[in-house]
Amino acid sequence: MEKLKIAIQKKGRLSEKSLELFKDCGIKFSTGISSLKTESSNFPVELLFLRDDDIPQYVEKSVADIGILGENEVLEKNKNVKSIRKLGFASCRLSLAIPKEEEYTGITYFNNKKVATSYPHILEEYFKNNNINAELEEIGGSVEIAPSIGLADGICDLVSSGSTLLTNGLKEVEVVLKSQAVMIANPNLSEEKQEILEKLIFRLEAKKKSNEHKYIILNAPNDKLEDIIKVIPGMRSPSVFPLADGKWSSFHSVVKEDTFWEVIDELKEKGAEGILVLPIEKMIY
Ligand code: PRT
Ligand code: ZN
Repeated sequence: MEKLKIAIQKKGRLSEKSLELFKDCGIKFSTGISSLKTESSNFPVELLFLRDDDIPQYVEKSVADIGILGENEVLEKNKNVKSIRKLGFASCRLSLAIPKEEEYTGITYFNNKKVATSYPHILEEYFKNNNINAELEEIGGSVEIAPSIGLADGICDLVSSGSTLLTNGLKEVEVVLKSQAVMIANPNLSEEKQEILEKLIFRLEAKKKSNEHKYIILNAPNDKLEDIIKVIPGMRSPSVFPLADGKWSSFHSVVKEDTFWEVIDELKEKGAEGILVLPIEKMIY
């Protein structure tokens, strides 16, 4: 049987979360990231541990079938790969920053300026779209020190908390791109591999839905039954169990995390008591 080969970052910000995704899906691996690759003992996948910069190329060339990396890297490398889904971690932005004492006059500030970056393709495209004529200085790392050593007037680099910019006397002036971890795939997977991928995505989806929902249990008088069902419709409809006190029932249902507090307020208003809210491990429907 074929195995789906998955490239993940060997060592860095994405490694731990990438491995966690498989753990959440019940996929087990015998060895850790100390090796070059490892096979799962209970699912037809193999993990390859690579530098994130190399993942788009490996996926394009079918050395790996799918990969997990930042959108920033996928766009910069611009290889023939398909983005399948966003994974909701490693969120950051690719931003332009300049020395904090400089007066920023808008994007035209960058005309005839020199900007250091590890993302020359994305930045070139961005400047082109904004009719800016700037010079790019491509460097591999420690981009934030470029202005202070006189290599460039500004930088374009990834930012999450903003503290790196701050400690280097820089201020963020434009967001070029918002990024998070994504799953990419080779566009020509065999049918068998496509099937494995779909199974994997099904499991990821179940985990994601479970994170977005809460299990809710509450007690309410029977005459409030209809009102309460309107507030917590559940996956099909809520389960209702009679309590020993015949005039009351216990309701079990699921609520979405994003509307959670409004729902709770409404339930209390409708007469609900003893509300319990529990995390959901997996959700399949
Ligand atoms: O060795 P390899 O090439 O595999 O790793 P790498 O050094 O290229 O990548 P790594 O592990 O640093 O980052 C991997 C991915 O994580 C990136 O491609 C992004 O998609 C994502 N990510 C999320 C980040 C950040 N947040 C981030 N803050 N990548 C880098 N940073 C750096 C940034 O370059 C800057 O130096 O963190 C600093 C800024 O952070 P703040 O919090 O001070 O703003
Ligand atoms: Zn890298």
